[in-house]
Amino acid sequence: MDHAAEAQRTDLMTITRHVLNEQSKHPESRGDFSILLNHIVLGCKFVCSAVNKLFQAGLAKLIGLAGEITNVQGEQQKKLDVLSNQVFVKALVSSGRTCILVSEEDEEATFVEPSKRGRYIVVFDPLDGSSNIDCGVSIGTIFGIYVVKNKDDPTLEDVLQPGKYMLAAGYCMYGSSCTLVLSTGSGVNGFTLDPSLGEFMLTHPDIKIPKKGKIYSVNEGNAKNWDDVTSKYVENCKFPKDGSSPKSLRYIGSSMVADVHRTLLYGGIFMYPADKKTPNGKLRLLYEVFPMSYLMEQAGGEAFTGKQRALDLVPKKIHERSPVFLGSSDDVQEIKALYAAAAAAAE
Ligand code: AHM
Ligand code: MG
Repeated sequence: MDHAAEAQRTDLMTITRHVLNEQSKHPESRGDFSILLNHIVLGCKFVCSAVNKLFQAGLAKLIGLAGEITNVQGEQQKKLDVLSNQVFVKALVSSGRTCILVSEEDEEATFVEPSKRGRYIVVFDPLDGSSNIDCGVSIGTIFGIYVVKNKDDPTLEDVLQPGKYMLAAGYCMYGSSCTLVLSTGSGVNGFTLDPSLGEFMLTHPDIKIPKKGKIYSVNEGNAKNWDDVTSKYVENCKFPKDGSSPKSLRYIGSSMVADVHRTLLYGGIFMYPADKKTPNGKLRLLYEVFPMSYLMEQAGGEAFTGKQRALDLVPKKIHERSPVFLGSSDDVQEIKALYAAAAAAAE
């Protein structure tokens, strides 16, 4: 092993060190963000360990539905959703660095009591794709972070900000490995949990999404309800008119984290469009669409709603949904152009 490789192997770049290095570029930084992130990482480690126990020990059958509990969207929750949510809420509150929390699992936003209040707002989906637990498919946690305007008087308005004002966003994927992908506004980095050290190590520095990809990812079962533009775009993926090869279809489905992770690394497009049944699509703006769109843009990709840049949307409600097309810039540009042409033809 040469000196450079040896130096890299022994220079253990954990997520904590990485974030501290990044924060040290801001002289005004007081270490609050690093503390907050440590608490998010703790939540991710807990969920990872719980998910692994289920995956590995074949104990999934012991995780039945959580009695009468349904989440705010009226869907049945698995026990692990409830547990994960509780772990994240407690970790975030006890960090002393948060003032408002919005979780997919809680109908109302949580306002942290004044004695434990900090200046960060965290929006999160503690366990996205939990319907996949029983079959061992990768699932994940998604989060976004904003700063409150006035720590002494946090209001819901502070949460209803466009995604472009996020300070950081990320996801943690619980699969064959546990991978945390994070952006604090200057690129995207991926960290893999080393179970022997209990630390997330930098394994994917400065992730850039390919400019164009060979994969499209969508629930084609909804095709009969799509608008003409989505139908035309998917038709072009299968029967390209420019002589290029057709794209491959990959859709894990109820695990956005896994579909987005593959899109980020391999390129292509992931979409959850509006359709006649669900005019706003399915995915939640604050803690699904915004964080993933933020990561895509930070990695050199794009995210579009069918009408505008996803990160420009101003949420009106905390659990609002939005259609989204995100991924490689050339691929997103293609569907943007189709929407623009359809709008021009309709005038
Ligand atoms: P959930 O938040 O209820 O788990 O649902 C969100 C998931 C996303 O992870 C995924 O992209 C999408 O739902 C898949 O939906 P569908 O099953 O309609 O294709
Ligand atoms: Mg979800």
